[in-house]
Amino acid sequence: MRSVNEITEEILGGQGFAVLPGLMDPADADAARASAIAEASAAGFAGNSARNDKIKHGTARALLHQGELFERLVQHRRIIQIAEALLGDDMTLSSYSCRIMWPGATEMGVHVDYPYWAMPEPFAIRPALMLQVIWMLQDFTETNGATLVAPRSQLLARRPDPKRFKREAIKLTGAAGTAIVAHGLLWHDTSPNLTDEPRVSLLINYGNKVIRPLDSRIGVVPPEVLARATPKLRQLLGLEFGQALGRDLKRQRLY
Ligand SMILES: O=C(O)CCC(=O)C(=O)O
Repeated sequence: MRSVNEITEEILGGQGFAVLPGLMDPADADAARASAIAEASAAGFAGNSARNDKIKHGTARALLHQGELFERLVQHRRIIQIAEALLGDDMTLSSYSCRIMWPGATEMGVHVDYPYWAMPEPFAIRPALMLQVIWMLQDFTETNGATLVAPRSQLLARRPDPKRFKREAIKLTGAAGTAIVAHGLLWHDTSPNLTDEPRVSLLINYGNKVIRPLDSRIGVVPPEVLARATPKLRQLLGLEFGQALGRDLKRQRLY
């Protein structure tokens, strides 16, 4: 097994991503997938844009309102170790959702992740501001919409060039329970889902604590979730921000 340091160096100065198989129990992957499909089916495409109607992508959000499974998955020990090595041990959760690519879904479009798409260039590779985790909730295959990435594109530290992406992108296939961990600057996309089954990913973005979360309601969770939240979940929800700033000030002997 690769060390956390090797993985973070791969993300920062190497390929820009790492594929980590076998990290999630297949039963958890199944249950998370079923929950996302049920939620998105109940909502239809409501809440999604017309564009999503056209490209047949759906999103399940508010996962921390959907039971303990999602509380557990967002705190996966190995992923947290990688996220903290990259973003600091006070990093927070920026967004948490499932992407459902219904049969016939097309590419979503090559992009870098938040906050980079919301910022002016030039971008800095170090320190990384965001780690994206793409969990495969069922096998990602050649034909069902697996994620495409352009290796080493984070090193360019700029917005994607679609033509170059087309030339350089590779498809990341793998078994259910595999995690892709990637620099937020890595150029990536989805591929078309040519099968008759939905392809579901669990998407987690962990960010440097000073970056405002993409999901402005990320810290709004049901009272029972708050009551049973571990210290790690409280940190992820941004509830320990004041203490983290206090530690920063102390380190710099500012008080
Ligand atoms: O689900 C995937 O394969 C990637 C989705 C993605 O990149 C996104 O939603 O930003």
